Order: sequence, then structure tokens, then C-alpha cells
Amino acid sequence: ETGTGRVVWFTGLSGAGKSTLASALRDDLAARGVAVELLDGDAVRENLSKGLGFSREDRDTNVRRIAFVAGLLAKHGVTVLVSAISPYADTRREVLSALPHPTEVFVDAPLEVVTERDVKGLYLKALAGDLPHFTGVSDPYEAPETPDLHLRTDQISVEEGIRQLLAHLGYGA
Ligand code: GGZ
Repeated sequence: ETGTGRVVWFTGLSGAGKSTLASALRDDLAARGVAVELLDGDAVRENLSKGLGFSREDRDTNVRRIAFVAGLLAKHGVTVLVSAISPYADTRREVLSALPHPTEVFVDAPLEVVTERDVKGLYLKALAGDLPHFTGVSDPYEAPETPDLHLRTDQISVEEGIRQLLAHLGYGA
């Protein structure tokens, strides 16, 4: 029990704010002296999951690899923050249930909002029909039905999201 780190798993559409929230939480926890590591979708796909694509099989492989590393780190007392679309509910359930102290955070903004943000121009491409298997447009996203925390990033600020995360994790305000 004591000594085992928790795993905070951020799931949601591209552009919903997973990386923003996870990295801000990482900085906050690190400043409190917490041993914390961030496994971010982008960095993972450049390293651990290099070469994987966006088929269901590849996404599931990606998610299982992330969960495997998260489990190793957590075993040594590290608080692990995971930021990955992780679109399939069954796969999330499977990997989360095998991790110690899992917290599922649904980073939620409506499709219209993330399409409007479109930081990387990927939604425009997908909506034009030029990007197959793009989550939310040409590929599924199965929203969590009972997440531990549900953050509507189109309605609350990053600061408010961090406040709710810290409160949920028992760090107070
Ligand atoms: C979804 C894609 C795709 C497709 C490239 N579908 O917002 P981003 O750009 O920086 O983050 C997205 C990232 C998704 O990788 P994950 O590892 O989080 O996905 S999963 O958990 O499903 O394995 C996006 C970019 O890669 N990207 N093509 N077709 N996102």
C-alpha cells in the first residue's frame, strides 16, 4: 500500500487538453517534492511506440506499453501521469484495473470545440476526408461512462482543472 505510486490516466480527444493538464499537474506535484513522471502520447509515440499507427490494434499496443511502464514506475513509488487518447473503453478498463491506485480522468471538450481549436490542423484534414482513422472524426472515441474525474476543458480553466485534480488526489488546494 504505502510506497506504491498512483497512476493518473488522462483520456480524451486530440486537443481536449490532456497534455496541458498533465504537464501542469506534473510541475505542481514535482514542486511539492512528489516523485512524478509523465508518459505523454506524443513522446511515447516517438520512442517507446515508434512505428505504431492508429489502427485499433496499434492503439491498443500503444496503450498496453504505456500501462506496462506506468506499472513499473508505480511499483517504485512514482506517481505516474499518462496522457493518451486511449479511445477504447475495454482496453482502458483492462489496463487500468491491473494498475495500482488508478485514477481515470476524462478530459472532455465537445468535438466542435476541439475542431475550432485545431492546434495541428488535423481536424480540418480529417473533416475534409484526408485523414483516415482520426479520433472523433473518422475513428471512434469511447468516452468513459464513470470516470473518477470529469473535466470539461471548454468550461473550466487549466488552473481550475489542476485545483480539482489536486483535491481529488488528496493534496488540498
Ligand atoms: C488521433 C492522431 C492521429 C489519428 C496523429 N488519431 O493532439 P496530438 O496529435 O498531439 O495527439 C494526437 C496523438 C495521438 O496519439 P495517442 O498515443 O495519444 O493515441 S492513442 O492513445 O489512441 O494510441 C494527435 C496525433 O497523435 N495523431 N494521427 N489518426 N490522433
